Amino acid sequence: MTASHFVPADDIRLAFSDAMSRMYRQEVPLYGDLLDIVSTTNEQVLAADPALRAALSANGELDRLNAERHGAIRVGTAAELALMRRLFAVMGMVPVGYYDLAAAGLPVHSTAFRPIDNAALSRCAFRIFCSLLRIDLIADPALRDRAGEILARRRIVTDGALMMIERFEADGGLTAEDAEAFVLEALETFRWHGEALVDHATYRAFHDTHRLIADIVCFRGPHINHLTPRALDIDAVQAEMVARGIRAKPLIEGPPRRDVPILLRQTSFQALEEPILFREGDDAVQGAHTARFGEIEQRGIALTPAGRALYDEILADVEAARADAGDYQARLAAAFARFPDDLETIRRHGLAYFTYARSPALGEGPLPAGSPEALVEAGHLVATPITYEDFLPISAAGIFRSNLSGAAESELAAQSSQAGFEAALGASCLDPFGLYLDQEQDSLDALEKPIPEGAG
Ligand code: OOG
Ligand code: NI
Repeated sequence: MTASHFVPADDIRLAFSDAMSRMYRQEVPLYGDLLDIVSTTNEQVLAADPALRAALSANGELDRLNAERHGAIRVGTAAELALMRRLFAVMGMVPVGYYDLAAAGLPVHSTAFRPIDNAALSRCAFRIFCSLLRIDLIADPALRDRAGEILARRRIVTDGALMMIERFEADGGLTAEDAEAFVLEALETFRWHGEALVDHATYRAFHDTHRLIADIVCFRGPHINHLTPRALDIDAVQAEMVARGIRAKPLIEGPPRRDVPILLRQTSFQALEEPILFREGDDAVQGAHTARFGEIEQRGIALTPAGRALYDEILADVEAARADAGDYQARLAAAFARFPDDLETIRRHGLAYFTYARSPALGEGPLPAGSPEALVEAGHLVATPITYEDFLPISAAGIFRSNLSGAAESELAAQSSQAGFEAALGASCLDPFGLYLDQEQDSLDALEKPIPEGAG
């Protein structure tokens, strides 16, 4: 078997994300409504902004504009997490970033499985935010043991999916037929099950400890809990959700609306209460569980550690204002006045990542010597902002929390444990800052090379 027989990982990811989208729209019809709002709003934004349309078109981004950018799952054990790493590797998705959510009172820590190179991201940017239960944070020893037993018994991937993962690992790729089988089988892991693994009393016990624990432990597998399309104007989508009577999260997570969008803004509609059958011996009783929602995201420029430190500092200043959603957006906007809002200042202060290319004005001529900054100022280089492709722990905690309505917000005094997470994962999480820096550096390195003949 030669590599040319194999389907590119990007194509498998594309097929999988489309299949996941179809499944989720069927399972959660309100999510279909959200997609409609997003595509209508995106059309309006593009109609009003021909330059944006041209830019997206030039990047090949118009075709999949309304396609999902991410989804999220929660797994229960180290073995499950490692299995997810192997499953997502088939689709060219690797773990990037470590997010400690215990600090926000959530008994999980997380990574994002995502493609890392630009070509792959523009072909299909789909990624999965994946959280692992920190079983050690279940304080009651009996309940902790019970969780361990339940989780040890379940199998979250089908035999067919496992076979395809093993084939991929052995051969280095999947044929078209195998890739198709893989997508169908992999989808099963993320399907909703209206029947719990446990009786109602057990569910209640986990639920009363933390809703998130009940969601992770009591079901057959890590059902997809939301999908997230890309909104070109998140404020407009939020307003439209409210206008249609959809229970939108009261505030948009992340930075405020700005001329130069930074990092990531996110909002969601709140999770729905859904009927569940609980086993009681030979009988079943009807109950309910709240888990699944819809989210939207709008992405901006990736910040350097210095930019991120400033962002975190400003966010911490307004943290106390969060309780009042009405006031919060105004306070947030005021606080962010400290963060420069034009690309040039942001670049000069080293707050964000850029790629650099020769200015068309240079023609075929050699690139004069000088720092990238000096060359941009002299008009010899053009700087293009790099988009942030990762997540934000405080925002993620806000998204989690709004979908665990009623959950007590007690602090969890747990050590951040990236090493423990990585041991469970069986791999290390790539450093997002390193990826952006590499991208910036690669663009600079490419400038040094002689221009190939006939190019330009
Ligand atoms: C994950 C919540 C975090 C995001 O976009 O930040 C998240 C979850 O609810 O499982 O998806
Ligand atoms: Ni999300």
